[in-house]
Amino acid sequence: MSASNLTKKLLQSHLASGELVVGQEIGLKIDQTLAHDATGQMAALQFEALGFPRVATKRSVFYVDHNILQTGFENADDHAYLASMARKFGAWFSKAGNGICHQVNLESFSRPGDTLLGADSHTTTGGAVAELAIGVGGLDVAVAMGGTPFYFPCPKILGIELTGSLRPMVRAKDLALEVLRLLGVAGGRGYILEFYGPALQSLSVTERATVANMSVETGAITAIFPSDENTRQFLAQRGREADFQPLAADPGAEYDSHIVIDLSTLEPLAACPHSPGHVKKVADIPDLAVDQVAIGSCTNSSLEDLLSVAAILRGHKIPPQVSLVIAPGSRQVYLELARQGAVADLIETGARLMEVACGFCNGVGQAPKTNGVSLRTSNRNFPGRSGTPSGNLYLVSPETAAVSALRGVLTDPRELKPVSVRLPEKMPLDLSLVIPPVSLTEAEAAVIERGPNIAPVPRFSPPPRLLEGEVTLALGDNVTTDDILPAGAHILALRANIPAISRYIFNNIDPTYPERQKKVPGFIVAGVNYGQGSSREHAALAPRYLGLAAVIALSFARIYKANLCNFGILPLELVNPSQKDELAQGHRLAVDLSDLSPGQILTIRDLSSGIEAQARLDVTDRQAQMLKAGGLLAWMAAKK
Ligand code: MIC
Ligand code: SF4
Repeated sequence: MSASNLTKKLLQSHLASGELVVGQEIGLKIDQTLAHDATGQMAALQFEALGFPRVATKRSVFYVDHNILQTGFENADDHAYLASMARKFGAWFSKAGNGICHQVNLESFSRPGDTLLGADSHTTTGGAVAELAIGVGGLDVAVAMGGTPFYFPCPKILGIELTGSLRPMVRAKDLALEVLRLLGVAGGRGYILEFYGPALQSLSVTERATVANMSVETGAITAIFPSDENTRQFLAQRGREADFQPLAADPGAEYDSHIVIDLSTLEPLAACPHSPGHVKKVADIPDLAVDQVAIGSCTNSSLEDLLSVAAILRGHKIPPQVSLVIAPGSRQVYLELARQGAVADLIETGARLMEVACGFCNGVGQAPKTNGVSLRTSNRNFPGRSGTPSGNLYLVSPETAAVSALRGVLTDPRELKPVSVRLPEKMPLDLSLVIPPVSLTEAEAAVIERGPNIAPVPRFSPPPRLLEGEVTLALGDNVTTDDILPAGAHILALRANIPAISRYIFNNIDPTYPERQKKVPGFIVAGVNYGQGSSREHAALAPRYLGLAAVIALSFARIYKANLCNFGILPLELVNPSQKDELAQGHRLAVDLSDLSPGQILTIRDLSSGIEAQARLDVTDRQAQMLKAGGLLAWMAAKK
């Protein structure tokens, strides 16, 4: 047998169908799933609609972390619904206050060699411990919870060899940003990023987690690190040594592509407004006065990160014009910060300690002031995501954030004496805010709590043979799911209610869209990488509910394209990109859908201008079947 890379080994060990030939559809057995209070309620509703009797994975967890403001009954009802669904069907339930799903999952449940499917794009974080962890839409998680494999085209593997070692005050976040600088926000599409090389020795699991977390910003499917002595230590520290197994690529393993990054050459970096791919050296952004500094999110909220921040801030006061907010990633991290006295250090410095949750990262609180400059340790700085449309978000390391908070201007942390942190030898897990599955008898007696904001899952019918409709929106490149369905507490509270949430589709781009879209079968025309960013399937499901029938784009982001197919919206890729602007908003289009085979070239007739354009239906066989049936739910129902 030839030398195998680690990704191939993990794919092979979970292969339920297909062969590992790039581009061919494979089915992957899923060991664990996760979903949360932004995606979980729809996943749970779909799990019910699919009629599965019980969770069939080794472990499925619902987390409450995205919206715990509870400004109205809606959130609280969503949380109660998720808790009751977990009880009824055999899932775990992580209560509000326990922490951000990716941080908690890594600490508590991620296992080297397992597969994890999560209804959240940053599920990739699990790759830090050699778990094959993939973010998808909620419906795909619902199907996996029922025990069905996850199907996707066999990926290419990009080997990223790490050499050298990070210099003082240069951190894993800078490596994550360097990967983005090299690949951009679409360069990872179709790939799993596999990290290897001598520098790994010096990268702790939490540092690897930062890199794995942000790998999705390149469009990659996920990232994976080997399981080695650092992994063993991380697990042992939490009393989980039994979950350890060593895993690595064979010596001389090959990759579809390969790059080398010498960590010794890296400098502190920042992703500038308004894209994680807009990366510059901090040293090259002079005199940037800072209004807000927000430290936390699933990218940088570990104990290591926050102890380092506390060490930088200790004994200093932040200037009056700066607002510094800090949200620990998990209750475990918060507790340990408190035990070590770091909470007092942070409060003394003038920081505001936030709830253990996603919070500011997702536009749930801490919107910066008009035109404000906000330095954040999170992973996305898309326009409007913070809740302030004119806000300018820079993504940086915790060290850059802390030093800049003290100075009031964006500052290269190497201007300060390096700090070092001491991690406790043991951090035994306290899972008292995680409710495990109950016995079968208790589950049978359990009642599902369904508040008035929880609406049934919409059902869709197969597409017509001849689709005639209107271009209801024409857009540019790199449109994000935050553009399609904005974040923020108010809209998040409607994730279990498609009729209600559909009123907010494209709210920041064209608030007239929902009303216009309801009147005709709709087409959206867009540029490259349409639907990048979060996994929220509502960004496909709600437009479909409004009558969107097809998206004609130059290319799609992976999760979004899968979500389109899941809800029966045709993803069409223009063969001749220069025709994109000819298919203008308001034009009437017609497409013959009588042959929806994978790879089929469909002819789009523009009835307003008389031109014709060709578009490819670049989908798998399964996706073609779903599209013909009107989506995954309809397809699975028809198969029964
Ligand atoms: C995000 O970071 O954008 C979110 C909020 O975690 C999303 C989930 C969602 O919006 O449903 C994600 O990354 O998938
Ligand atoms: Fe939560 Fe932000 Fe991480 Fe998404 S990226 S899971 S909103 S912390």
